[in-house]
Amino acid sequence: MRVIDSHTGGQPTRVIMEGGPNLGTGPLDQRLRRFASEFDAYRTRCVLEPRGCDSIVGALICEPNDPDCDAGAIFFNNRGYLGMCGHATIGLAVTLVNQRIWSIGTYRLETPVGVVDVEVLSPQQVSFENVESYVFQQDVRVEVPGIGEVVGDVAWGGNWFYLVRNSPIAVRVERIPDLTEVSLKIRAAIEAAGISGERGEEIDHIELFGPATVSGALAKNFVLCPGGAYDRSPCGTGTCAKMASLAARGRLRADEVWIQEGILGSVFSGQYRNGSDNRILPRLTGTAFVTGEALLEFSDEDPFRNGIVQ
Ligand code: PYC
Repeated sequence: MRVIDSHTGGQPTRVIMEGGPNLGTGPLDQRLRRFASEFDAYRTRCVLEPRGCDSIVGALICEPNDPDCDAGAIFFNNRGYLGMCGHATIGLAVTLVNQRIWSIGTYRLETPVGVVDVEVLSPQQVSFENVESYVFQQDVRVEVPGIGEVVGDVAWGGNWFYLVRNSPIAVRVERIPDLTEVSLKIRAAIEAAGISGERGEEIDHIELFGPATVSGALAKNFVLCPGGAYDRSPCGTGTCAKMASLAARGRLRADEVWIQEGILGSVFSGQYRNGSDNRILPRLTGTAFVTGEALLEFSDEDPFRNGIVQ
């Protein structure tokens, strides 16, 4: 398997260039299900240790189903599959530019949850307009054992998020272990309380907020990803969910700039235009760097050829 690695604001992406599964044709959500049911070992061998790590998001490039799109992508991680991934969209675009497949210009990327418009601004800087983002439920209260009551919005930004208003822990880099522990408890509590997305989907990302620490940023976040790792970047889909929450409260107007700082101090800059039914179409800009290229080898004799699956 030939892969190219990059990071977007510190958060890694691994793009499969060759040697991925052949998922055939059809809508990308169907192909994601085929990936999960018939070819999941390609995911585990690509992103799990000893070849990957808990934070890395993999991207499989596919032929698009929609003839107006330039490419399709299915994103995956140590736990399973993602509907969309903002940092990995930026990493994928920078990777394709690095490989001279894309250049400066605009592209349409099909994902399992909709079409994303991507604009390559420079070899490192990319903007994308995400799928429509919205708040499903505001001010959802949940009692978290050992912590007390937390309040947050359930919002969609291409993945489902619980956006915690009253973070029980300061959102600072030295508190990452505590932030992770608390976020895991919050996720368990919302699951136990039966809180879910609009069609009963699991809310697999938890986002906490605190004051910004870098110049120009308006808030700093901590995002717990589905497999227990924290997002090193400000989380693209999480920033879109946050912008939808601010817009729903009248705290962010169309075209106003929102600069979201992540836990490591990297930033995404966002703006939105109005979508349908009180939803927003967020546009984010971020920067990625290619970090390496590798040929992953899988020996039949290697007991961990499919990764360390627990
Ligand atoms: O950037 O959307 C994102 C993301 C989701 C999970 C990790 N990163």
